[in-house]
Amino acid sequence: MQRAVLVGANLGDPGFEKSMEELEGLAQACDIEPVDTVVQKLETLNAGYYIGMGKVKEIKILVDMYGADTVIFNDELSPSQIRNLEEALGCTIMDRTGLILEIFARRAKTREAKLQVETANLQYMLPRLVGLRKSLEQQAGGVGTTNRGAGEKLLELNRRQIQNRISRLNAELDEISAQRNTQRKQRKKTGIPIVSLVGYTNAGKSTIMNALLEETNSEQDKKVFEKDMLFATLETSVRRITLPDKKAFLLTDTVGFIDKLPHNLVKAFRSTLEEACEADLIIHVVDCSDKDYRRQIEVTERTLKEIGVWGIPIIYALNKADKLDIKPASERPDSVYISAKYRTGLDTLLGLIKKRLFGNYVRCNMLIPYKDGDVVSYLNQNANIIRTEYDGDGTRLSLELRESDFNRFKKFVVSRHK
Ligand SMILES: Nc1nc2c(ncn2[C@@H]2O[C@H](COP(=O)(O)OP(=O)(O)OP(=O)(O)O)[C@@H](O)[C@H]2O)c(=O)[nH]1
Ligand SMILES: [Mg+2]
Repeated sequence: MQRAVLVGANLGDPGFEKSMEELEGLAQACDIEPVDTVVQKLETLNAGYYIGMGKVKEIKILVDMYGADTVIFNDELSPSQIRNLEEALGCTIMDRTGLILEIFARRAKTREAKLQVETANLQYMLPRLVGLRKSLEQQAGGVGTTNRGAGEKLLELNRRQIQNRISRLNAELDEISAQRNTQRKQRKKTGIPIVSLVGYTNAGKSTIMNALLEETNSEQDKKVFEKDMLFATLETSVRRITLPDKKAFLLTDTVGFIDKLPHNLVKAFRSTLEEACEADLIIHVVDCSDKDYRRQIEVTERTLKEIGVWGIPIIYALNKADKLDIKPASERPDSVYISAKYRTGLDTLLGLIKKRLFGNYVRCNMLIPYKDGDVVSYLNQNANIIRTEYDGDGTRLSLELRESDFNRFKKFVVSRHK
């Protein structure tokens, strides 16, 4: 296992300590063991070494003492800082961005995720190739990480070739994105509303997806992966949730957000993240037991804005409520305390979803001639049938259905409830 010393420069940002804890979580998610943490309070960053030269020497002692092979900085370093630090410390230097890219590289499973990660990686590596070339020469046969492996391959290419590769990857991604768009349009056409789970990484989005599948007895065999780990989910999954009264919606689970999510990744993952832009309703999942949850809400809202989510109604699912002794009254109207793990509050959450999605349901009575039996079976599948009677003229239904279906079958309507 790789062993790493973590380094942060405290410039007085109130979220600093939390982001150092997060860096530890990121290292672990990457199978790197953090052996020690070094923090320096600074007014301004050092252009050459990021931190002060005295601190660099201190870190060198720690690296030797622990036999660490990596030093991880809680920020994005410039190419020349990486080069200088590698020279001074004689080991692998990673920054926060590189670490996040490394996690994504290890987790990516689908073709799309892999292409997205490779694109982001190449864009990140391109300006850093000089330093990389040098450091690889220094430590031939050194500790390989996925990124470093990719780096070695890159060294055989020149700048122009890398840029060409980025263009080719982007073209392939555009193609996949177009397919995704078509799928999305088809989904839209069915008229089934789409609900997207979004939120900070590890907030419990995937656990909520599974809990709602269980609660409503929908697609039980299609549970998604949930784990106490940053970026457990990288892919988008869509599941159909059918409520007892036959109303249905599609629920999507996707990649989580984090503070300082590398810009290249946001760009590369845009099409995955765009699922959220098309939703009829967003469930913003918050880990309310985390003392830092306000900042996480801000980060999530900022990221949503960045990917162009605008004007979609939001419900706040304040998750992990089981870990709270007192639940403060929420400042937000559309919010609900839940515990996805212990399955509490899910009823209320479903109630809020229903109110938002199906507020425009219509109650009416219909008379459907026997020759139009297919309409009856469609409605049995897609509407909430309250009463069915058969008489000489056809099937008489008293039912509740989507406005779009009401308009579609208007000719069968006998009366509409106000
Ligand atoms: N105590 C408690 N733990 C929970 C609750 N919901 C989820 N968890 C735990 O939190 C961890 C993360 O859950 P996930 O559902 O994987 O979180 P996620 O938001 O999908 O995370 P990423 O996919 O990594 O962005 C898991 O260990 C869950 O068991 C809850 O209500 N209470
Ligand atoms: Mg997940």
